[in-house]
Amino acid sequence: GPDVVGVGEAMVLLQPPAGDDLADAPALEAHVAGAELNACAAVARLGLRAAFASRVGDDPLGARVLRHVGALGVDDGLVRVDADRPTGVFFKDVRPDGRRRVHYYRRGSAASAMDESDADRVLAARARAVVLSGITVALGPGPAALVRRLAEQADGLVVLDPNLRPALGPVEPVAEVLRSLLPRVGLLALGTDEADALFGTDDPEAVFAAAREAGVGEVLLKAGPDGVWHASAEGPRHLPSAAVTVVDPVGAGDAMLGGYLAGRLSGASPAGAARLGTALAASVVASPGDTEGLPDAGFARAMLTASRG
Ligand code: KDG
Repeated sequence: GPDVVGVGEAMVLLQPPAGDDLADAPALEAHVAGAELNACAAVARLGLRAAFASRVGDDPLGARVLRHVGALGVDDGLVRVDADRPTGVFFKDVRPDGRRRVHYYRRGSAASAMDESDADRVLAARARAVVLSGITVALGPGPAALVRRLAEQADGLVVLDPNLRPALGPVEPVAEVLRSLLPRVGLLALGTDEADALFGTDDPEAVFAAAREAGVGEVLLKAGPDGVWHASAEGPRHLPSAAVTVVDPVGAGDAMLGGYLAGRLSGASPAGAARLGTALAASVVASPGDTEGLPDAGFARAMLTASRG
């Protein structure tokens, strides 16, 4: 079986070239994006076996997603094609102040019709780790039930990234579901804003203590440009960001998670795995798109070896 299975929705992303406005750009660039797929892409680039589980529509955009999954070196054998529903799409707009806004066209999409039954083929794959996220919980009751079943029944490491997305609706109900899953979570990778929503604090000591009390095995606390906190014998330890150029910060957290997870599955310590995640995140933010900046396979594998040293 694969080392890692990521479960979630991947969509076609359309965005204007840098400097153009979504309201009047004459042409849009097409990418494929999805948080859980991005994490799988990082894992695969590091030389581990990753598979993506989802649903797409029986349409050209679904074909585009499937091709992209394959091109990332991620196994698409757990993606089901739904003849009745379309592939989700979203648009990204860069505002004049540099802030990014997403506009989702994913309601009623093939992936948002996932349900508990999708867990069968994921569980049968017997991966060493399954990557789940709050985005899937926010897609609706069916996807939320899928996440719950996988968290409860997966044999391997349960990895959870809350990925709270206000554009998908109120975050508190999603946070409540995620809190109820924490006793089953072996690795919780969360942003400081998400720590606030889940635990009411973003202080690293307090976050690590609250997560441990809730039954979480291991925590990775992502602070964006302020780096990351990982576990050590003396408590949470900080590692600064390695980003030099920031072209597009989206995807950094997913690369961080993918790198950290691949490191841990390959025998790296939390510190070594966090160094690997930090390096991948820095390369992803230097390019547009969510995964275009990942280092090539040879370099990535050398980074993985170094993370164990
Ligand atoms: O982490 C990046 C993702 O947020 C982006 O690729 C889109 O998965 C996505 C989502 O649902 O927002």
